[in-house]
Amino acid sequence: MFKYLIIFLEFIPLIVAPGHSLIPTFSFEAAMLSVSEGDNSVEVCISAHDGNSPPYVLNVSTDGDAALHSDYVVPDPFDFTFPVTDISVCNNVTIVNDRLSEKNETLILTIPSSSSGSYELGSITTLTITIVDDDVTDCPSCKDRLFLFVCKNKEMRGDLLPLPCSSLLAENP
Ligand SMILES: [Ca+2]
Ligand SMILES: [Ca+2]
Repeated sequence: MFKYLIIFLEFIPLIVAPGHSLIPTFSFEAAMLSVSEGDNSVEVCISAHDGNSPPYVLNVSTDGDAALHSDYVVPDPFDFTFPVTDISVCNNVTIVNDRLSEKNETLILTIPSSSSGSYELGSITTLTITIVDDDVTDCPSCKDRLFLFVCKNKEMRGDLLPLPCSSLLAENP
């Protein structure tokens, strides 16, 4: 009896294998990440589970109110290549560190679904990266700059300059 069981088990792969290739499932490793503007980059990882017909290339899409090149840089297309499955593939998102005081911005990455059904989506298909501004608002200086701008405009238009403008323009020709 035991011998027949062994023989049966030996044949299971042959019975199951044809036309039943396992398709992999792809998922981000986190749904949310936060990065300071001064951190230069943040690592994004996608993990693949199961699947027996690699390679796979996932073209991750970008969205959100952060802007490519002025707030972050990723390759175009932003591909994650899986030479084998059952691994994690990580890519860097470069963060642009400007000197502007601005609100925090978000970059939303999405794993596309497979049009041919060659893979499935896992539990986390969207990753939101919050880019935290690291520039403090220097209000007194901002006010001065705004006032100087108004004065320079008045000067260009040939308007009569109020006294504070005269001294400000003399200091900032
Ligand atoms: Ca900055
Ligand atoms: Ca900034």
